[in-house]
Amino acid sequence: MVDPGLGEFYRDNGFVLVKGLLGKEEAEAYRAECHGVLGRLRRTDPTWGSARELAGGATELRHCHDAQFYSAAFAKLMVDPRFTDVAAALLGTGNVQLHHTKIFVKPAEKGSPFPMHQDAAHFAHTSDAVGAAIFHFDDAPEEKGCVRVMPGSHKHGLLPHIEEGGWHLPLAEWPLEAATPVEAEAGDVLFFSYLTVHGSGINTSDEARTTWLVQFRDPEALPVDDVHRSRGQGMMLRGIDPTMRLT
Ligand SMILES: O=C(O)CCC(=O)C(=O)O
Repeated sequence: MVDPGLGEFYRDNGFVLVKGLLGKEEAEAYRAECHGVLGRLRRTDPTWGSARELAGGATELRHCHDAQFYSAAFAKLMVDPRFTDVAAALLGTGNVQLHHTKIFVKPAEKGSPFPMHQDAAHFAHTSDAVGAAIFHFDDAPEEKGCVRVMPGSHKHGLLPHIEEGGWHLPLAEWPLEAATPVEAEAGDVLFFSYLTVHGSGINTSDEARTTWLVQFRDPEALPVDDVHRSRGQGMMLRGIDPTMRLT
């Protein structure tokens, strides 16, 4: 049974941090799994063009989309009821469908920031029953570039974004510093709506920040445009897909 207080907080604020969803040893094992996947992957840096402007210079980010295709550990975690039950409660439906996943590692001392944005600007849907869960596999204090959110911003709908440099909100109007830092510990999972304005700072610490993001939706929330496809998109993580659509 998911604490009803989580749903209430999420509905009011557009995000909720679930403490200790994973145990410390599990988080440590997933941390190693992430670094293992990235070690086997040919390196590409997904840092947004606008992040360079924000950081005032070059920073680095390592990532892997759809990690469940490279390590079964992630396939297992994606359907873990500790995660899917919370996702279902926050969506307000029994059904949770996969949109995509991504590992992000912000390297020590120079880990790239993310300018403020709404995920809805990247893949709009017909309803707002779309969310993300960021699994923290090591501690993410502010100096490691933890995620920052604008509480309540999910209530204002989709805001106009700038396409150049990665679909972000205007940097001067939406400074990272104005957002609330959500410091997390290894094992904590941050859930937020795809309408919640969020971003994250530079990792200036001496340790990498290691996370795995699962973007999920109610299967009845349909993509407005065919702008984002990922391997495994549409897989059911909990419940059923009542629409029975093929893509
Ligand atoms: O992991 C982070 O710091 C933020 C990631 C993010 O905002 C995104 O992928 O949309």
